[in-house]
Amino acid sequence: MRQAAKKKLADTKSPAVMGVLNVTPDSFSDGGQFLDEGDALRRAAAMVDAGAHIIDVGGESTRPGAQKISLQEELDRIIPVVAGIAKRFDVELSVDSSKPEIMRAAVAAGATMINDVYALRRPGAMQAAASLNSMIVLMHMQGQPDSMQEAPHYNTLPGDVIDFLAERVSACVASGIERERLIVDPGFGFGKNDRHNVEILAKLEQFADLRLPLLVGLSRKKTLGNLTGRSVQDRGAAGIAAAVIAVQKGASIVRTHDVAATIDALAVIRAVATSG
Ligand code: 7PM
Repeated sequence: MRQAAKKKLADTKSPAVMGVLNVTPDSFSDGGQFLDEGDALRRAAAMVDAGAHIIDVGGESTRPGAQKISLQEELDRIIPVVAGIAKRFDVELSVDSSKPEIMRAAVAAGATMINDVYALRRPGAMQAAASLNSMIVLMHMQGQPDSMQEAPHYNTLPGDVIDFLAERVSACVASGIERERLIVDPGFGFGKNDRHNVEILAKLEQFADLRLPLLVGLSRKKTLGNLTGRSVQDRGAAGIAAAVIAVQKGASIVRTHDVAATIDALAVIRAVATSG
């Protein structure tokens, strides 16, 4: 069944929606230690009902400004949720992590995709990914999460980002990872200011040069807030606009917090694309 889901995703002509499932401790229950697995599974169920093709489970260890958590804590947060979703739902399961131990445990628990914001540059990550039979998202990030927004700089956009991704693809292939397992992502907001993000979106069709599926994540990000003056929970419409532009320019996976609205937007795109 996992294999069938993977094939379906690879074969599908229309874009896939990846729903974001942040698995963080519930600060209301016991001061930030207790993780409500049932709540995470309910949020996963709602995204599956809304039509998500992929669920991206993350423990928030590599997010900018996020508190560093131990390997054991990240395992404790992520693995039960991955196992619970794999058992209950026929959905592609992604794990948002840069740590080899998490990648291995998540795939053993049913994850079919590794989403690594470091693009397998952390120690042991490349070897771990090579040894697993999962899809791999290679995302561009300039700098490190805690300082990447201080003074991002590019000579050419999106050329610098495309060159980085091409280098990571080559490194993966040299390590024995099949090209067919790779997905690329410009990494909106990761070492990029608003002007950088907008320029990358405007020229997104250039990523087709990489000849790999393209994933984009703009959902709720600060650039959308700065463009609209909206706070994080009110950026849904801006996120849909960005997702529609991205798909029209060739994106095949949209990572979003707003699964139902994104599914609706893609239905309109599909109708227009297949008309006449
Ligand atoms: C704070 C800042 C919290 C940024 C969360 C974030 C992406 C990702 C994230 C992306 C891929 C968010 C981000 N963004 N993985 N993980 N692509 N592949 O807004 O754009 O969810 S974390």
